[in-house]
Amino acid sequence: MPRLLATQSHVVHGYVGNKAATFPLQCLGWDVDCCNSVQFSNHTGYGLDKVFGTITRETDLKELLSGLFDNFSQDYQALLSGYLPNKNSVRCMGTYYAKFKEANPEMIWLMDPVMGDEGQLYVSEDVIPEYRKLALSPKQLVDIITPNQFELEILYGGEIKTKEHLKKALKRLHQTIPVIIVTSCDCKMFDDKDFIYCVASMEGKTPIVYRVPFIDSYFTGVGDLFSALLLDRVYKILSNPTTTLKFEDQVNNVLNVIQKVLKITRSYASGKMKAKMGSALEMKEMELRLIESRDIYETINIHQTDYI
Ligand code: PXL
Repeated sequence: MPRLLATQSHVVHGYVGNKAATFPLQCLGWDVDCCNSVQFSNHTGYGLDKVFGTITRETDLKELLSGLFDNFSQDYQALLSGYLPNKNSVRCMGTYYAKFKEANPEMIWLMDPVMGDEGQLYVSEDVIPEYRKLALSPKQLVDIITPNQFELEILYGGEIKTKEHLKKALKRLHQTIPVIIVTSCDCKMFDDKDFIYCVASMEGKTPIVYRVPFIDSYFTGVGDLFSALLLDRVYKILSNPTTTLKFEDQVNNVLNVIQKVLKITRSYASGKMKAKMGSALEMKEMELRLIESRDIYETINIHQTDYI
């Protein structure tokens, strides 16, 4: 059974961060070890006055990660990192994950560089240089990265307004990272606002564009579910040189599973279909229905794809 170490949020109620990643990965046969970057009552979309709990202090995070490194440096096949609240936590995760990779270069690290969306940062600005250092490290630490367009612009250090800009940014990041999935690209670039555009790029291959039907509602934890499922699918390719699995199908498959989870989630929501951020009642209704989705984490279906 493959084993993975995941460092991201824990929420007591609901499904974001490690709570969104763990059960689907377990259903897919992973042994999941969770290191929690925060422990909150619920996600922040409920409204900041409705979030209780603590950020894991740097000394505590360091204690946990160094202890895990001492005891289990050869025991993980994969590393996952997601939401980390500040510069110190990003740096601490980065330091220990780099040590894990050095001790066992076969380990696959998926880094979701959670910083913000649509021009707005939702972590403190000082995390930016930390993520840039990890993403652009000449030691090639990260194997898979899952930025949205805004996060890609930050890592690349320039605006992305055209497909040409996008290709340049991908090329720059491929100098250090083999697999890049841009989870949502500006629809103006692809000319249709009824879809979300996801671009998947594997070093040395033509990037693939996926058109994913847009579901107009506010869900949280979708990115965390996406990175978990993607890590499982890409691990199956990268860890097996003789595999017949295709990268484009594996990403497609993950996008399909996510769509199904969102539809299942919405089918359980009573009342309003379109939840708004900051409304605790509506947020509660839209928590991902991960248990109800337990049978679909492995399904295969194909979205329309294109090349850029
Ligand atoms: O990636 C979603 C997420 C993770 N962690 C915390 C959050 C959210 C989304 O709101 O609040 C603490």
